[in-house]
Amino acid sequence: MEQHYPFSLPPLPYAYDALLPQIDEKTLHFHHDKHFAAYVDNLNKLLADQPEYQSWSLEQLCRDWCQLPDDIRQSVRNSAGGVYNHDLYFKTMAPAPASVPSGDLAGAVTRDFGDLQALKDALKTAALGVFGSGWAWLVSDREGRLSVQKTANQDTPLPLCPLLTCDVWEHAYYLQYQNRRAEYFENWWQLVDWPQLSETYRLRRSTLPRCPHD
Ligand code: MN3
Repeated sequence: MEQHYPFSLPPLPYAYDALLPQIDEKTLHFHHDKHFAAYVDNLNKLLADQPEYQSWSLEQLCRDWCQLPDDIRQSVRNSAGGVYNHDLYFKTMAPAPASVPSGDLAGAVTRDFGDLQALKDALKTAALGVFGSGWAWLVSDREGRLSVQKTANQDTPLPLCPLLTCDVWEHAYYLQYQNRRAEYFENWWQLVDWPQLSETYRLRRSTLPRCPHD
């Protein structure tokens, strides 16, 4: 994804039938090609006549939306968040078989949650606890400590570093699972691309400035 305006829709990183049976083709088609695409289009429209914000990165738009002018602040917050969140959501799934964290991330999961099952339980509680539309997250702080967060609407957990997110807007699962959000979560969990997340976590740790107490 480009770093700033104009943003474009990243292609789905796998075939539309690659996540079967956990997520079906129809859901992926509507979710990626319609919902995600609409957030990209709306964000570009909002910034089209705002040259002073066209150099802002997607992360900056999501993190510093409160600095934007009144007339576009909330719309940019929603649209930029929609782009950021969906980009991470689609990028961090991979066709089953299920994988597990490795390296530094495996150690951090053990340190901060006890084990992977405890992380899953915390994330599931967050996903089921989102009232209305929103997201459940696994995030890292600057020191690499992991936590689970939830956000409403298209808000992001930035400036915390998002590693993984589960979209619990109904459009993410309703076509296939109807109202069964818990069943959707269990199936989504099988698709988490832990090898990729482990590498993301390792790289981020190695590029962050060291803290005095490290
Ligand atoms: Mn969605």
